Amino acid sequence: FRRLGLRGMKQRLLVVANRLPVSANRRGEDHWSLEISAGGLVSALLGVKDVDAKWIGWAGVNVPDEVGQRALTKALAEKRCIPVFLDEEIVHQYYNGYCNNILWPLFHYLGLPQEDRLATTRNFESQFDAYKRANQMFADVVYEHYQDGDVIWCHDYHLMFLPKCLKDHDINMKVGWFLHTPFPSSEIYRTLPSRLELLRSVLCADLVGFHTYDYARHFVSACTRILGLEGTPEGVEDQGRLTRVAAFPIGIDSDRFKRALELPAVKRHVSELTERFAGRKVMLGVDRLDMIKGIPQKILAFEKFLEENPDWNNKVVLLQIAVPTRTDVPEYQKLTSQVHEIVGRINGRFGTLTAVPIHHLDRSLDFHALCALYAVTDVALVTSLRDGMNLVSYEYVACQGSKKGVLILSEFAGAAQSLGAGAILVNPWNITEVADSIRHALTMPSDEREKRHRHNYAHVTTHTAQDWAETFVFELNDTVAEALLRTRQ
Ligand code: ADQ
Repeated sequence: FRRLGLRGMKQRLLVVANRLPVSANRRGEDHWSLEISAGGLVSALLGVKDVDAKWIGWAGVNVPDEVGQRALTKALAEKRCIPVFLDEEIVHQYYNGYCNNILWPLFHYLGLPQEDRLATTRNFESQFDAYKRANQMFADVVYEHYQDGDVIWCHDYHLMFLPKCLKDHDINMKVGWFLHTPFPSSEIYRTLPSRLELLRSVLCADLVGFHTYDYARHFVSACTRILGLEGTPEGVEDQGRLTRVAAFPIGIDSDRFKRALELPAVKRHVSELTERFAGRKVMLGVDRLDMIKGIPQKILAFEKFLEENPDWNNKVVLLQIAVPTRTDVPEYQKLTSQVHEIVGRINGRFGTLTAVPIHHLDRSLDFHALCALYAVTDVALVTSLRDGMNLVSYEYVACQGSKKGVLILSEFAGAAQSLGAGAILVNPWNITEVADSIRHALTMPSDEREKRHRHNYAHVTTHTAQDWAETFVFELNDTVAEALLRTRQ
């Protein structure tokens, strides 16, 4: 945008994501209370210079009546948010079905649950149909608010059909699409029945972004193998038209974490926790309770560590904070009981009358409590089986400025490519290796801890969420400008 000499003017940006960054609660027929979730994406976009951003997405609630819809639209407008209204049936088929039951496990190499596999195959057509209809509903809202020159940034696997809907409407729209999950190897991706349509739609975007170079490479090879298109160093070419494909690793708003550590409320939490766990080393896990996060494997590795290192019994504690998600899905309910059962068994086996080795909480923590936990713990365990990036690892590093704790990180998280030199990398499926890494982390000499931490801290504080968003928007404008020049030559 700056290269186009338009610095000083505000670039209008429409950010389209499945969920708006708000939680909406109805307080009366025409009254809503809204709470903005101050996540990474929100602060990333607030921090982008020269950009005037608006969000388009589903508010996460069913609002069947017009009075409610009008009131919610008005309340959201004050937060620069525009709602897409989805009814229960479409949410069931598009969101719970196609997105969460098919694309999510497939993109994380988990396949589908065995007993559901046939049912999923049978329902596939109707779920994909609902997915396309839902994407069209997002597109309709974009058209209503679009002005010439706007940049449209589509997010994630929920909206892979959106670039096509948008370009079919107006070929001149500047469209970018970014995937927050891994893009799997083409061997996995090609099992998806709707593989052709989704790839063709994503290729309608001008710029396609992934967290890592590997995901970008998998995407390009899927286009080559499935569509027979040529991959170039710049992206994918189809009949003279280039879709740029590149890696844009996300970051966090590290200053927000550093500032939080200075707040009296956070300092209070820190001293309470320090006192509570005095004399013991503390390890931390913070995850959404999802199969991709490898929580049962992590806890089993901790059990193995306790088994093999009896001298550490009662001297180390694991705090596992697991916020429940998709609680109405049977697979997730099963995962919760599985985790509870393993934790109960280990606490029964290694606990005493006054202390247990694992504190497991099934809930979300507020930002201040989370920062305090990140700051006081000696080791963080991030053992995702697959993870697009994993921001918890970044947040932990950002809060460890003084303690310089050790990060144990799965090699299957995108973050392994940026924090790999400072973290202890593990294969989360190998619980012996993870147990050994726990011992290594707990006994690591302070000069090695400092060196590892310095590397990661420098990365986390210089590759921020704001840089990520700014680079993506800049590259999108640049890509469109270059394509325009090419067609004029
Ligand atoms: P997620 O799968 O949600 O994101 P992650 O990147 O770790 O995973 O982000 C989770 C966020 O939720 C963090 O900001 C964390 O602080 C917060 N969180 C998790 N558990 C919590 C708890 N118990 N209490 C409070 N807060 C909690 C998806 C992809 C990732 C990718 C991101 C961003 O799956 O791979 O890194 O998008 O692109």
